[in-house]
Amino acid sequence: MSENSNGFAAIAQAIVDLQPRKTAQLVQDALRAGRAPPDILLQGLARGMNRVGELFAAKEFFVPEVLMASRAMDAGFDLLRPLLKAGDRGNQGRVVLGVVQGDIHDIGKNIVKVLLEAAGFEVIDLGRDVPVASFVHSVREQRPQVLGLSSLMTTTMPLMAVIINELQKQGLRDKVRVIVGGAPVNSDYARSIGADAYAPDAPAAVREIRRLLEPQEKSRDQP
Ligand code: B1M
Repeated sequence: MSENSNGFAAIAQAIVDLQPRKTAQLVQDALRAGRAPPDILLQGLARGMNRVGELFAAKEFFVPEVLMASRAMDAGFDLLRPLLKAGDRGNQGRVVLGVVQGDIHDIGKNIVKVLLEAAGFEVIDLGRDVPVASFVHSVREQRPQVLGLSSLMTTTMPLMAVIINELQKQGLRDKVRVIVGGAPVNSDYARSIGADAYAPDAPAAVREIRRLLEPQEKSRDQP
């Protein structure tokens, strides 16, 4: 399969062309051609959505087009999800994941979720537009090793700091490692709000979460 005919570029273009059926067909073709599901997701589907973001910023696309593009993304994503489930690597740890309150952008969070699951993590997905109290409740009740917060808007980003402060107030901050991500977030911001890690994309989120858990595993083994 050539990159320019039926490959990742064509999948990305089908999203930009707002074509759910064509996107799904091209994802099927890529799977039949032996492409790896994570590559199809990141180099095809996610790349298409990133291009849609650029067109939206340039005012060439508006909300209806972006919604249609999201549907095309989902049509392809639905085919990959079952193939990205965890193998027999066992449970690598528990992660509670969600998009902060006021923010309904969940495409990126969903990609982070499936890659974490594919890497053998148990993910408790709180969804999008999640109230501060729900994150805190979930940390208390589900006892995850990691809490993952996603935000796509400068207006909702401050909620990440509110959640971390609330964990602190309720005596839960030292019970969980916090990783933040999403387009407007960066490592300086993550540091400034007291998060333990930041990841610019989904593969980096998996790497960072593995890194966050390493010292804990070691310290647990120590007498
Ligand atoms: Co809206 N939107 N949107 N939108 N939208 C943005 C975010 C915006 C930047 C567009 C722009 O103006 N240029 C802008 C925010 C501006 C700001 O910061 N204040 C914006 C706006 C303003 C809005 C509305 C207010 C528009 C309106 O109604 N007038 C509205 C807000 C609704 C709300 O949330 N309350 C709105 C609505 C929507 C849609 C519903 C149409 C749709 C969302 C559909 C959905 O998610 N189910 C949508 C979309 C799709 C976008 C853009 C175009 C694309 C986002 C996306 O899916 N990217 C976006 C523009 C942009 O980001 N450039 C935009 C592709 C995705 C694969 O990447 O989400 O970045 P991303 O995720 C990456 C990384 O960020 C990272 O890994 C992911 C995968 O590699 N990552 C993490 C994400 N979370 C992570 C967590 C981690 C680690 C890494 O650890 C826990």
